Amino acid sequence: MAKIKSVYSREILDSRGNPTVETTIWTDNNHGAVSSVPSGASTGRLEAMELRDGDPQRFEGMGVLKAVANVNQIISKYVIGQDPSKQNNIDQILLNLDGTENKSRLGANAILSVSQACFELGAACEEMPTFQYTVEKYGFAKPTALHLPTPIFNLINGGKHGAGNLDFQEFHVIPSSQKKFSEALEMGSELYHNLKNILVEKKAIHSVGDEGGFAPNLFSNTDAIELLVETIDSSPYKLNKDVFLGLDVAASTLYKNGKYKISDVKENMSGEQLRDFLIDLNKKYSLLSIEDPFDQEAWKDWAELTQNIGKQVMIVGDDLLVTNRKRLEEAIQKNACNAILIKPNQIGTISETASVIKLAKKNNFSIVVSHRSGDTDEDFLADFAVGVGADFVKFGAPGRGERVAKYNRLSFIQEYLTSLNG
Ligand code: 2PG
Ligand code: MG
Repeated sequence: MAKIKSVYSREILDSRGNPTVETTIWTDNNHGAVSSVPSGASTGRLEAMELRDGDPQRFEGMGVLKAVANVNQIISKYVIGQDPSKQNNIDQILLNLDGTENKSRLGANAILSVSQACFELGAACEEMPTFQYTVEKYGFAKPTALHLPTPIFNLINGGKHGAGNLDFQEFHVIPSSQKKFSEALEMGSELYHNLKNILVEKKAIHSVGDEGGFAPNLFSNTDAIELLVETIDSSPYKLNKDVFLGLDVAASTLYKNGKYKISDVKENMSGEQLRDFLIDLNKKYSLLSIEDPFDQEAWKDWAELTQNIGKQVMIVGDDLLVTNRKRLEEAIQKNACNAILIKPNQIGTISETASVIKLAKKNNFSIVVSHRSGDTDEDFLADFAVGVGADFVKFGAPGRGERVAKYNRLSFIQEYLTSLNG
């Protein structure tokens, strides 16, 4: 049995240039793993807490030296000597040490960096790719090269991620799940470039947003959807056959004093009005998925939309569910949505994340494993998504290092599985 010999954490920068935590762990038989954690901009109210220093003299208060010290001075003492393959034990040690509901004592960034590095170390000790280790560990179905998660490409960035004036946070193109991953990736890249050409032609600004999608100035969210339709029409692919459209409304960020404000509609909208607006959008474009259509506490609106269009459309809970078992249980009981976004850093340990996925699968929820808008070149999530048999992955645009690190790892896994199975 291998034992953890050393744990070392440090402050690195994420894709937005903000500090984040990276942890390296070694065993006594010289296996090592390095893992870093991402950070969101449109965070759910009930997410586990990311510990920031708040020292205005460093990184405008965004430093993570406290979280790093919590790993190096507190967590390491309890984790050294543990067997890295005992993930539940390690995560339980982390939970006990923290002792709070939202991981605010040690910080979810500190905790996840250790939990994730241990998980990768467990795989390294077994000399297995992490995706295969995930299957062995949690008993999810074995992946095949033909059934990898379908990528959701975020081609237009608005809301808190954009530099333009769009209210909705993300405008997605989603290749058909019938396509092999390599074909899907090629489609994503070609559409990304087509869209750029169209934006240049229209003289719309084409700076990119936090997730690598374009961040144009347009009149309305519907205009952004129309641009994606035009992009697909000018490609060899057929809309709603080869490729579909999706949205992350991130509606909690649009919600003020009980109303939603979006540029498509003059007056501020109630939940019912936004619901009707989304139902109409869906009639027109046959969306494949709508994420966070309403505020994170508007359970009734969620349930009504799901009842209305949930048979055809994935209604994805992100800020609503925050990868949290209790929130998922509530959503199941209220029939609030039919798909869950999985972000390990919303909850803070790998064991808790896996248990949320199991419950979601048991209740026939679609599983979407997701990056964060501030991310690193970490590719762990690609393996994890394959290992848990996720239906989709949302890793941003097919551009920028921290996004393509994950897509490229999926390509590798596809090739690896193909070479095993012929
Ligand atoms: C989202 C995410 C990732 P953030 O809302 O789905 O795309 O954004 O990481 O800012 O919460
Ligand atoms: Mg979201």
